[in-house]
Amino acid sequence: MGTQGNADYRDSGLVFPDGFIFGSATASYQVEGAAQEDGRGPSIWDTFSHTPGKVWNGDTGDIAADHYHRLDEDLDLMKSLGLHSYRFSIAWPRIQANGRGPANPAGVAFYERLVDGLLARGIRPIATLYHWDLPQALEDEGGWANRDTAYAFADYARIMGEALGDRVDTWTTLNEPWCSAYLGYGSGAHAPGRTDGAAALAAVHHLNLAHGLAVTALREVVSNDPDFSITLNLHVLRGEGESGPEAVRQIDALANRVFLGPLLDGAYPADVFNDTRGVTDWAFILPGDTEIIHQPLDVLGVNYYSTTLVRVWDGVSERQNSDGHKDVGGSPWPGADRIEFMQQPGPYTEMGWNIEPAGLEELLVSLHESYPNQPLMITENGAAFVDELVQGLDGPAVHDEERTDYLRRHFTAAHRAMARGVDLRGYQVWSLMDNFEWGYGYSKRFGIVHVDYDSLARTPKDSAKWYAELIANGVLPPAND
Ligand code: IFM
Repeated sequence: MGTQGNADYRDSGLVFPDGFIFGSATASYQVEGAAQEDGRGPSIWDTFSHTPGKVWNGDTGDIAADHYHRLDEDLDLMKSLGLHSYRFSIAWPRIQANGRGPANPAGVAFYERLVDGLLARGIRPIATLYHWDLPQALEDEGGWANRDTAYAFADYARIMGEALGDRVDTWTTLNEPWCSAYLGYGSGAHAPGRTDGAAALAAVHHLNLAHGLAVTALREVVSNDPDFSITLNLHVLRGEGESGPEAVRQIDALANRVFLGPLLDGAYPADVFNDTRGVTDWAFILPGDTEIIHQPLDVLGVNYYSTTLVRVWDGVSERQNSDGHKDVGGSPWPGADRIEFMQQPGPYTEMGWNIEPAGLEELLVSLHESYPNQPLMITENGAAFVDELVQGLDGPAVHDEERTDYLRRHFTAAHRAMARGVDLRGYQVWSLMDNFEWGYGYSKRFGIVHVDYDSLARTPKDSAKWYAELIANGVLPPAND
């Protein structure tokens, strides 16, 4: 595809438009801690992380970055970086300990304090209702494989809309339903750790349905004309060899179009039914469901980290399985047993994910081409690298050149996409601070702010300083090269 500027995406001096929303993101279970305080019930991630062998080193989110107790300090930190927005998620089990029933006032109060603290500092609240911490009680009734969970989610969305519907700028229903469904119910790498392809596909549909029901419920109760949104981790696919196009088609259906179709076109792609007919008959889609799911979106959230290379397995050579997700035995790809995920050329981040800023430009442009009237927001982009906290003359510091370079190259990609006509509203860097990286526990650091997990002290890394400069000037700064 044609691009202009440096081939390596290391541009500088690019000017972002006025109104472009520079922010940063976290998620409740990854940063809050306070797992048993103020009436919070257990989530599937509490159960999973406390199950031996599920998470690296036995790490849990019990304390995490202690954001719950350090809220004011963290709000001041956001202000000091000049963030325009903070994308956070609400822990459903803080609001409804068992996923049903009346709101827990202490849980609601925490998010009121968070939202009010953001507004007082001139920072837009971007609230995600679900970033994977399903109340365990709902999982005990079947979780996302159970249709009732979608209706419980809509009730919870209504509660939050009633509480914060005069103040939140953007409501995002779900973060990365691909992960909730396929890693949670297919591969078992994520909570609840199930390995059942049919349940994973049922979860896909019930998550889509939950989105539609929640947007409908929110619209009925909010009063400040917010944006409605969902965040997807769409896969940027490349095919290898002759079988590449067929492999891309299958994975595109399973990873991307199974969400984009009902959300934006009002229909599931027919090929996904055909490809997965050996797994499920999709009888869980009831008449009227796709109409419920198909809600106008003010902004589509896009999370991007790297690309995916696929081909159809020849059945002879050793099967490749480098899809970038923790391999725990089960498959996150129901019905796609013959697809191989190939190792890609580096460089790589500490997650082993290839660094490919062109993929972000490609993703944004292709979404724009398919949905020309759909505004987009990058709701996550960032990188894990090994960081070293050093003592400098001015105090502690982290010289994370690789992360700064990664961000610079991806902001370049975003800018190039905008120059090609993409309506990109903003960019939320993942993550504001180091946090619990799911199955990898605290072994991977994505933050632009370092967290010392003993003292819980925060130290802005060099990438945070670089980002603050970008935000202050609206111009992509050069890196130290
Ligand atoms: O940390 C996660 C986040 O919770 C969801 N998107 C990907 C990030 C990095 O793996």
